[in-house]
Amino acid sequence: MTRFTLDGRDVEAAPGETIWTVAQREGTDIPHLCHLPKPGYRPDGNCRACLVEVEGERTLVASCIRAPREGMVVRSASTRAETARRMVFELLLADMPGPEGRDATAPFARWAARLGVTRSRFAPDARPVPDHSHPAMAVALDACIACGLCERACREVQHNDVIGLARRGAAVTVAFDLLDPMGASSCVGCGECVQACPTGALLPKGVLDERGHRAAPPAREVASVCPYCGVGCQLGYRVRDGRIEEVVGRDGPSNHGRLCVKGRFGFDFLTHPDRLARPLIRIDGAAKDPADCTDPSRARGKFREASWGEALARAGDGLRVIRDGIGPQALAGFGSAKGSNEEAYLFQKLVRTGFGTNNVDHCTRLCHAASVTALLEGIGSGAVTAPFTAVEDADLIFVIGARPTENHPVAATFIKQAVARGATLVVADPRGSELDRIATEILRFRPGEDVALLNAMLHVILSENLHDPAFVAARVDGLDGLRAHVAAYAPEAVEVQCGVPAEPIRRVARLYARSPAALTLWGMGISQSVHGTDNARALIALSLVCGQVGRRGTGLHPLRGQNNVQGASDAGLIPMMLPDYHRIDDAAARATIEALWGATIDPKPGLTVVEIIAAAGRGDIRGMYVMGENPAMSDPDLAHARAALARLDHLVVQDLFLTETAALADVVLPASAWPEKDGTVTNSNRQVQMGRAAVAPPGEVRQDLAIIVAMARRLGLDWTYAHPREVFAEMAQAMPSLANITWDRLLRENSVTYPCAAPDAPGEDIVFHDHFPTRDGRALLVPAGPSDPAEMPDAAYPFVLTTGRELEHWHTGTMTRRAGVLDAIEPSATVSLAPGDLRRLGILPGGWIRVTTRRGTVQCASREDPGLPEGVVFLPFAFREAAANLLTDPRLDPEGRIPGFKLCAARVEPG
Ligand SMILES: Nc1nc2c(c(=O)[nH]1)N[C@H]1C(S)=C(S)[C@@H](COP(=O)(O)OP(=O)(O)OC[C@H]3O[C@@H](n4cnc5c(=O)[nH]c(N)nc54)[C@H](O)[C@@H]3O)O[C@H]1N2
Ligand SMILES: Nc1nc2c(c(=O)[nH]1)N[C@H]1C(S)=C(S)[C@@H](COP(=O)(O)OP(=O)(O)OC[C@H]3O[C@@H](n4cnc5c(=O)[nH]c(N)nc54)[C@H](O)[C@@H]3O)O[C@H]1N2
Ligand SMILES: [Mo]
Repeated sequence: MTRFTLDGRDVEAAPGETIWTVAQREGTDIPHLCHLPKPGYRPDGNCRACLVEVEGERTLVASCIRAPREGMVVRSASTRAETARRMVFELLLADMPGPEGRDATAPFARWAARLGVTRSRFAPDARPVPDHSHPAMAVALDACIACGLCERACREVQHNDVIGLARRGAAVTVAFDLLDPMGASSCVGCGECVQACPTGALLPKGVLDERGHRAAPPAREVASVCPYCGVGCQLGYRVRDGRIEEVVGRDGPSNHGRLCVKGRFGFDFLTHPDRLARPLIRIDGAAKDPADCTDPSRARGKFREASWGEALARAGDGLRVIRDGIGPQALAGFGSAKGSNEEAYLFQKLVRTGFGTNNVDHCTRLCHAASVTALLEGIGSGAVTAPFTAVEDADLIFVIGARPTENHPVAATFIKQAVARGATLVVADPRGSELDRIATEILRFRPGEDVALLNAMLHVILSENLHDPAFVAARVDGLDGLRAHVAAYAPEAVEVQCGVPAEPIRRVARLYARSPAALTLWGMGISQSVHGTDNARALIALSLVCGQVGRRGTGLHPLRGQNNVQGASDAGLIPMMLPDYHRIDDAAARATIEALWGATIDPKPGLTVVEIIAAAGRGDIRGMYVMGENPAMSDPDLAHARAALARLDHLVVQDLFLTETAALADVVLPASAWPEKDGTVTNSNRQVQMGRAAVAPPGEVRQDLAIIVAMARRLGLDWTYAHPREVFAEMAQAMPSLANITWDRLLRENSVTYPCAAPDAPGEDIVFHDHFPTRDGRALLVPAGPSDPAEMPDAAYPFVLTTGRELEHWHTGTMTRRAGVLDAIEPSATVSLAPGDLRRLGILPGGWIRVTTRRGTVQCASREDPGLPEGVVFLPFAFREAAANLLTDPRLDPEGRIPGFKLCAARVEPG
């Protein structure tokens, strides 16, 4: 501790604290512009707004960067300091637009007013022209004071490296890339700069009035969580007149105030004219035509609006008739990973006790099902062993089959910061990505060859004795079997198969094994494969043999996809598992839940997503309830999936829009979106977080929770849940994982990690320090592969088609294609090809391409992607006009029951 005097008082500074921080803590406000006291922002001391006087020093000092010395005497409010600060503001004000055009809400204006600086005696410089080229943000550099905060926001916080300060001296200016208009630059639209700008030179367009001025921010800011991905960024909705006007990042454990383009600018889908406002019932005799899925608005005329009473009666009774007439196994439900934990819990309870079947699943099946299968088998738990923020403590970060800069952009900022700090980054992926720029090692291997690659790494580690024998002896079984299995996988033996030479495989294996702390992050490239479980097994084995789990900076982290896929899975939205992953065929576990529910549960595991669709196609499943999923876009082999959905006797869809799935429904129930409801969600880091309603749903839209309860009552259950907190309380009884986490605690703290040892203890970030949650506490190494390969290219279909996502769009596009900014950035489908392939096809980027597989054909514009290897084409699955899943192969991984979305054989032609 350093003792010094501040304005006549004795104060103490902890190591690392500056004069400014201590003053702030002591309740003394010192003006600041270029300094943003938020995580990730380094003080820079360039704007001079925070000058203070230090006894014995000739010049005033910038308090935001000056560390106090023992015995120092600081005066923050001396006449000299205050005069100097006023002069700083007056000089800066000279170049600003008049009060008319200034952002009166920005820190600059607020400080200037407090200091009484309203006019400047200095002459202004030339006025830069405003730049409105970006769909989401307005740049008015006349208000810029060149404080550099936006540059630090872009380069040091989000690590996007777009903004710089160009030119020198008085001419210094903020530049996007090489002085490009913001909209033409490589800006990814995260809005961090806008959030940081202290003057209003950078503003979200959404807050500007017709004259381009910003009104005073709305008084109401509602603290909640982002509805998009599993990162679970905490955010604040600023609400005016019942509308979300602006979204700001809040300091949550997984985002530290950061957001991405979707979380900041992707909310106007809530008020899009397509939003369903009243229940719809299919008009008698109006045929269900799978062709309606190509443009659901065509199906609108086949529905009539109905009252809630009629719609619920129709929806519930249709299911009841099937249950009572044909039997419970003819029914199935798809719950949602986009809703709350409470909704997911009630949904599975409804299917299990109201329908009487375990045919309940959700998008986790298309997502990390293979990872979870392998994790449960290997270490007894399907959740992450460490949060992705643990990359801060890692020496080596291994990212395989994931594209975090696009799909988990805020998690990516932590990776990028860790690399800037000195961590080694290894990226293994068939397709190049943004992260490659900062990677130490890149293994760009052939699609589908994960098992060969990872087994080769295991081969190197075990044959060179680089594993951690003490860890294995104490905590892991199966080493001998694994050693024997990988003996055949010398890198030299599989290098052709992998498409990566032996040497880098050996190098990466050694790096990983020798690293004092290595953390593995993986995504869909591992799991969405017909041998996804084997892929994950090999990855888990790698971590276990090297002891890279259970310690600081180590761990296994499958990056979870949907905002609540972790929570929905925990809550039991899985056909073979009850809440907390108790197997449905475990009689004791079933008895516990049966006692809690006062109901009996079918002991037979239910069917999974793709199996349910297949059963519907055969006529074995006759009725379905689909809430917050869009299988008519997200399932593989859509021609079959859509035909199967159309064949159902009764389909109830509960969604925000008339989706491709809803186009085949008998009853469509209009539901609340995330910013319209209260509820909890669980992110990739096992953080249970509180979501709060910010706006009212439109029209007659009802809360999802209330709709599920009403459906349950139509099916004969006497449910009375009136508020999510009642559901949470019951859930906590069914789920020991929620011990010490209560609704009230979440209201207070916003986020609590499970497992959590006491009502006042923080949860455990890193788990399995000394044992795994298996029967004997030991982990199991399971040898992987060789398994049946996916549909590989051949003479007729010589390309590999891989599918996935883009930064701006969410899955099947229902929300993001109706969000103005996101739609403006990525308005239409494109298929990406390697430059060489485009050339060979004789097509310029943008030219039309036809992609055909054994399932179907789509056509769309082409895009050049130098990151793609030749022979591989990439199609996102967000666009109905070129629906990727018309092409994909429905074959499943035998254990995870997940389809191989990442790989099938395709023909690619100009078209
Ligand atoms: N912008 C945006 N973000 C999202 C989503 C979204 O729709 N849009 N969806 C969310 C959801 S639910 C999920 S699950 C996550 C998914 O996030 P990611 O896991 O990052 O998903 P993908 O981009 O589908 O695929 C990941 C990577 O797998 C690679 N890959 C392809 N084939 C193979 C292979 O054979 N082996 C290996 N190892 N890699 C391969 C691809 O090149 C790609 O880089 O994103 C979440 N975040
Ligand atoms: N080809 C290909 N296919 C894939 C993948 C791939 O990589 N390639 N990835 C797979 C993966 S990982 C996933 S997770 C799935 C995702 O598949 P889906 O879950 O089917 O996709 P979404 O578009 O997220 O569908 C969510 C639906 O919920 C609605 N919705 C949103 N919020 C709410 C709410 O609060 N209440 C209600 N009632 N409805 C709401 C939306 O409008 C939308 O219709 O797709 C899978 N399909
Ligand atoms: Mo997912």
